[in-house]
Amino acid sequence: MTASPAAVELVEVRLPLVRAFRTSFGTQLDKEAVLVRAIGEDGLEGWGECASAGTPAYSEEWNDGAWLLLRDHLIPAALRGKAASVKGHHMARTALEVALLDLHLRREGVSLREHLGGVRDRIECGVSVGIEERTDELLEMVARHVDEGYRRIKLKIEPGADLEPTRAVREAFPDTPLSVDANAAYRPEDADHLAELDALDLDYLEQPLARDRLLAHADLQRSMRTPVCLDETLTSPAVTEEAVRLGACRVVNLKVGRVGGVAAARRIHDLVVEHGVGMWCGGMLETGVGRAVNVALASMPGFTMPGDTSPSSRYFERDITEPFVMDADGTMAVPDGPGIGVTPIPEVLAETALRRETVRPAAPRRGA
Ligand code: OSB
Ligand code: MG
Repeated sequence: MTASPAAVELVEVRLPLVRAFRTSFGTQLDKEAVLVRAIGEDGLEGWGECASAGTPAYSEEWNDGAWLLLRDHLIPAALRGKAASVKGHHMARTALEVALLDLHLRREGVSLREHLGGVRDRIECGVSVGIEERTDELLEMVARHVDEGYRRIKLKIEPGADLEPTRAVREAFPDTPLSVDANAAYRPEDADHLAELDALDLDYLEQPLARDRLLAHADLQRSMRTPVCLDETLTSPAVTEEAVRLGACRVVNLKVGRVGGVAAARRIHDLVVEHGVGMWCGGMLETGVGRAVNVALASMPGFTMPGDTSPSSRYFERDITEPFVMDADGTMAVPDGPGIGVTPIPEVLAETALRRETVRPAAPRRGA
């Protein structure tokens, strides 16, 4: 697709989150991200972001692991014009794939949205709200988000913090599109408890059970009216097709990093459309670099529901790129510049960087 880059730089950044983000798998105070900068012979650059966090709590990937895999395997292969033979590590692979794609598209003067066949120049924003200790504070936050114009509110839930807060939000906001995300915190035996959510008119219940429980999700879906949405489970086009055909989900959360890249995401998009299943674009609290990819993806026709594609201000005081801004109608513009359409601001990068390392082609061996 593209000539190999002259060098690739890794940059790890840390940005404080405007509010601690608690899920059933832990609490995040900062966003730490590994960014990949592909540098062309011509001086053009392409950027990608690894969706992993500092710890492997959401999936097996984490930033230190991604850094080593990129530095020692993925990037050296790319510098030789090859793809490394690597299993898994979808988020790390996506970061490099996107950086190379961004470089290529910038050379061609083509936006990622055009490349993907996006049909919208604005996308609908939802917001994912973390677990709060106090329901009155949760209600205050939701009220603020509804006022800001978000088209859908998603509440993080876990056993012990599920029916009561969700019911309170539904009672205070009877007409707001609402969903919940359990991040795999429940067991199949909790089916009767989860079915009580059916009274709350939710758009979906996201990832109630463990990642590898395809059949158990299908059983659960048959036992409740609320659509089940899968996130963690859907790591490839193949497993997505199996989940949809089994009835394990009626809604798909698509995250480009989780599925291993833009090419895999396109295949999933097409098969989800073919099966007539609802879909929205997930998020991993990305900086502007990763956000640009999500927003371009969400402009494709198969994204039928508002995603976890929130404006930069939902996460950061100052994003590393020009901020993504949401209008009062709850929509956000899709970048239309070449490639992903945004670039890190050098000063912000310098201030937020924890470490940087440039990988160059190995000197040819003597006699080679
Ligand atoms: O399950 O969707 C998730 C953030 C980190 C890890 C997993 C998830 C999330 C979110 C936040 O819900 C979505 C966002 O605003 O980026
Ligand atoms: Mg989720």
